[in-house]
Amino acid sequence: MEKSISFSDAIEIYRATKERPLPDVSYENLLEKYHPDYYQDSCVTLNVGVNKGEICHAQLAELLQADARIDEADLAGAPVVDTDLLVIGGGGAGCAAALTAAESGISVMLATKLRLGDSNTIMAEGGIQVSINKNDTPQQHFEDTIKSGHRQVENKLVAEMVMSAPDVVRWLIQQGMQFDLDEYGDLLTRQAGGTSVPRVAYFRDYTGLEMMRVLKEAVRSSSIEVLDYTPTVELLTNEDGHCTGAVLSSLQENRYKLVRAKAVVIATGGIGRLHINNFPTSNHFGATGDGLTLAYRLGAKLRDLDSFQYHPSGLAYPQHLSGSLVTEGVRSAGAYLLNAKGDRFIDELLPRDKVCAAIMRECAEGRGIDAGGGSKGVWLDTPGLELKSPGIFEARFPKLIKLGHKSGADPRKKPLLIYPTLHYQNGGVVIDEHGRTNVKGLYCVGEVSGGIHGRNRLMGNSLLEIICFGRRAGAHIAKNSSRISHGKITIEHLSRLRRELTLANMPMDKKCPILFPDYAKFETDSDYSGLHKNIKDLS
Ligand code: MEZ
Repeated sequence: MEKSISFSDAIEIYRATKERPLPDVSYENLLEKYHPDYYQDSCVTLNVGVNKGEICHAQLAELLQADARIDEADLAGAPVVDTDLLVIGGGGAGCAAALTAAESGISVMLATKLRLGDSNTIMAEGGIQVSINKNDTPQQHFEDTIKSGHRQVENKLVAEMVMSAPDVVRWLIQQGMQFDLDEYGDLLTRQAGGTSVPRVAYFRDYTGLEMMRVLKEAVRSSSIEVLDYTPTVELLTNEDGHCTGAVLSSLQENRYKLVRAKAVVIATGGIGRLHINNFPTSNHFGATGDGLTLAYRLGAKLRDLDSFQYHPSGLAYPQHLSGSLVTEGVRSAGAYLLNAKGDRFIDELLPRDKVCAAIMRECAEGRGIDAGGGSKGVWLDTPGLELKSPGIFEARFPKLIKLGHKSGADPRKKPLLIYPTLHYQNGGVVIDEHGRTNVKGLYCVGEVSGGIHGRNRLMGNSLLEIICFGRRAGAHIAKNSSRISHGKITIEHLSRLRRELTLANMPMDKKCPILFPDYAKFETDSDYSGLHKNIKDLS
């Protein structure tokens, strides 16, 4: 195995050029040999729960098969409040569900671990898929999605998503969201890797942030009661195992609060902060897979627990910014990927899993660039793109220029060293077209759910999916709310969990949901018993 080429030697070899042909490249066993989903020994078989006997990434299995953070004694004296709908998670999916339900007149409470809007929604830069161009159809959008997902998708969900896209974008515009437009006022689109036509509508490289801006404003000016800094530590059930609410932990009041609800929507997002397979991540600080653990304990079926998306262009240098996202929009605009020898090695607009595997192959076979401190990568030829399309960074990628400032280099003048970053959880909780799980009263929407993207997601389908299914869940709950009464609230499911863990000889030392990454530091640890309990157990 060759060693990598040093950063200084590689930058000597690098030349920005407008056009560079793609040499013949081999795709044989590319995924099987290099994609992290295929790493030997990274998965285990689950020993407890409804997915018992199925494979799961070992780091996720540790969460799903962990003990709960609380027991009956913790809840003594905790206040109980009632609402029609409790939404857990303050990103795009949670806000869309909450807004739609509240507009129909039911009472809605939204609890979020950090602040409203702290989510992976704001991390999605490149845009939202919507088939509006003349050369495009929802059918083509459907085909692209299932092909990219290796056909391991739930067709009905994908059909629902692609058909809803124009309406989703219209709704977002009505909320005040801005998009980049052409001279006739039509939405501009860029092409996602793995798709047949340009279909991704965008607002510069701030699309998710802009989406979240308007959703936050809408939520704050609605009747929705928002509880910031209030992670959910457990769900509540009645005697039939239906979900009837949740146990919230107020970080500001240092106490538990029980919420009795007719329906609960989990919209807690992804799992990047677990750093699956030791990868850096593009995810926000709270992406610790809480929703998966909570839903699984109640008996919700999960799927594709061994499949994750590694976004090809995470920043690899400087080290303190490692994993930060450089939007796929840059490759879509024509930027090449170059190895240390200055050669292209893959069609930059193939699906993400293939591009990621190709980058890892360059690095494994000695054509990567060594940035020191154990990090390697390949060039994203941003100066070449600026040469081809002068002014494009200022007009389309202002966030990237900012990231360049933080990293001490202007991307218009110096290529960026990039390497795959853990970006998305492909699988999740099995849902139907209303976001319902197999547990009565429990809905899941957004990244926590599975089946829409199969084993590989397309750029822009996430921002679409969160609004599509968030709204569908909110509408379904509102429609049925008057027929449902508040149920008994218990944590009896935890006795079943503990019995199962004991019978399966599983360790009981880890407490989940973990809520924060294990490197999180809190000045108020000693004041906050729920969190303190977990940190003590980890040390
Ligand atoms: O959907 C995404 O993951 C997205 C928009 C990311 C990006 O590269 O910008």
